[in-house]
Amino acid sequence: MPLRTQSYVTLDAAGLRDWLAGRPELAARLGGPARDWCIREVRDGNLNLVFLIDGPQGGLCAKQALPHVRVAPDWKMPLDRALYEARYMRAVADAVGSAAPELYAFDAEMYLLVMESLDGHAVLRSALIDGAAKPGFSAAIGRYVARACAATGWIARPFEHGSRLLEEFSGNTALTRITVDLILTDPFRDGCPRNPAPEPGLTGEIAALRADAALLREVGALQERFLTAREALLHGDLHTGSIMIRESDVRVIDGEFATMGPIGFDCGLYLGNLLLHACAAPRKTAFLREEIAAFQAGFEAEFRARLTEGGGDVWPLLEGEERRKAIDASIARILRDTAGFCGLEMIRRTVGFAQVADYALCETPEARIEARARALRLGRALIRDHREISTFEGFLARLQ
Ligand code: SR1
Ligand code: MG
Repeated sequence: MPLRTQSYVTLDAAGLRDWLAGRPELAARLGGPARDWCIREVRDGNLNLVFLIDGPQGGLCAKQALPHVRVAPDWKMPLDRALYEARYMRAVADAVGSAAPELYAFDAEMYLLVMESLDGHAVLRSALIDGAAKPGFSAAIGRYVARACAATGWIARPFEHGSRLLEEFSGNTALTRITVDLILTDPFRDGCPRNPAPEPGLTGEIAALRADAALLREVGALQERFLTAREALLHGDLHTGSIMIRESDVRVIDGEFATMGPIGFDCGLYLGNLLLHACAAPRKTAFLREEIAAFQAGFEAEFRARLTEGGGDVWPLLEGEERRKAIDASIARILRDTAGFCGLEMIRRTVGFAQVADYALCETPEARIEARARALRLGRALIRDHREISTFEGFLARLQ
């Protein structure tokens, strides 16, 4: 049943056609008369309505927030996540350039974004599952995170910029609440109704991780990092479903979870999803290790370059060797966080509310249980040891 407020109405194809027809600058991108536009709803993602529109001149993508979680209509959700996604796209657009789709319009009353269509692209998670992802895509994602985070952090920009971002994104509490619950807490709670019933062969592994007091202390440390370390503006949900690829063209989408937070959160979520894929398809482990290395190399090179340039109110007095040491320390801290959040993502995608399709690659139930158990063991080790993992070699060593 569509919801109607004073001006908001959830759109169907006909409603979207009328809405677009009333916006000449968008209609011109499609070309032709409105009746000739082909409008398809893409039933993907957990939260929103997404449409792809094709006209004689070109295509558009429209994304509208629903007043509930798309895949769980009883779970009510404020509409303003669309506003935060629009703000995120604008905040990082100059820094990331063509690594994100261009935002053409945002209607604050309809909670509707209209952006560049990526119709020829595939969702990275699906491309991985289908074996269609060409190697090397992770370097672009590493560069994306470095550019977005450097441009919204404190070292390369005056503090007034970061202060404004803190203000603009501090209200994104509904989606931050999802992260706090679904990633950082629920998977470790017995009897949490949002967690699906575990596969019988996994109950021992799950009970062990929930009873591991040392592990829960480290989860607590990561909760504190996530909520108190305001290092840069995060994408906030950088899994392989938030990335589109077409050959070597890589685009990051879906920044609605944006919040100021620890940079290792974005890195950890991405790497966690590569590792989940490796757990589900062990024969692809070497390829995925290469991708992990490519992500880290892309991230580090770009982050070093941005932080060496400087321009912010943190480290303006550090030059040469002193600046290099400060950058090294910053990268080491990001790696510690990366390891911890990577472990959390692996665990929540295996036992929590939002699981991943990658496990469908397992050919038998036994193989699937073994894959999930592998992800839980690796996730647990990464969380437990994250504070000791300050080099990339140390991170890779945990993946044996
Ligand atoms: C209720 S939303 C569940 C998950 O989908 C999103 O993509 C985020 O990953 C969130 O945790
Ligand atoms: Mg999403």
